[in-house]
Amino acid sequence: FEFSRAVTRRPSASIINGLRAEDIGTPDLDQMLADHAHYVATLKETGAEVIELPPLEAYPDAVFVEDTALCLPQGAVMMRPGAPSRMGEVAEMEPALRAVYEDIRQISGPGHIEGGDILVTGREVLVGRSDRTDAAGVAELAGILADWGHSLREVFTPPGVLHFKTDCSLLDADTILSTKRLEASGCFEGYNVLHVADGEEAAANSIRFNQYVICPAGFPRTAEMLSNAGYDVVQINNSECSKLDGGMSCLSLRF
Ligand code: CIR
Repeated sequence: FEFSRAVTRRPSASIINGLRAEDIGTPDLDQMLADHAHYVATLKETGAEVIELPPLEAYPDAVFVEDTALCLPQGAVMMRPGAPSRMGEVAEMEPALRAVYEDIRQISGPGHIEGGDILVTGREVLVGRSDRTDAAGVAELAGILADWGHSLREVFTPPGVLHFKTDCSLLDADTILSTKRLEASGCFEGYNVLHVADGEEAAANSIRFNQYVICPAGFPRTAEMLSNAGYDVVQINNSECSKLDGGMSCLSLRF
């Protein structure tokens, strides 16, 4: 959770065509740009360098950069999204990572894996199988991570939940913020787990970034619980990204 860099990408006007499980309204670009600017400013406030990439009209979901790569101290792994409309985002991200990493690996397929399904903790890399991440994608990543000395554990994203990290986030090396439904699967045995408040499941897609826990706004009981636990909480409006099943983790690559 200590990072010196992040990569973000500004939302494009084509965001209105972004993927969503359920249509709950069209995202408003101006509001999303304002929220995105608040997000980037918060990352920068911690002293980190933020590499801000330009909008990509051809890829409506490209603002959700997290899904395109896994960034670790040893190198970066370019993902292979399970959503066909998002495949091209990976090549658009690669030059930015080549500028900072010497070792870049690729998930070459036939499997699929998206960064939103990967949680790196202080002791292992957890990867949730989902509609976007399949067994072959997980196996290919496991091979790459073995080269770098990381152990990967395959777990399962609950049905109806887009990504593993839709329902959890890392608060510190051994502490995880999770929905009750995800923890019930037993995937966090041995960790300290804090639960989001009932009815505030969307607050689980938060991030610990240096001194801050950055949470979506509108989940007061979870924010209070985190503050009481000693975390420095920053709340950012997420009304527009949430229409596209996106949250705080999706909006950056952090390393
Ligand atoms: C998608 O369905 O792919 C986007 N609309 C949302 C991606 C959210 N990404 C993430 O949770 N890492």
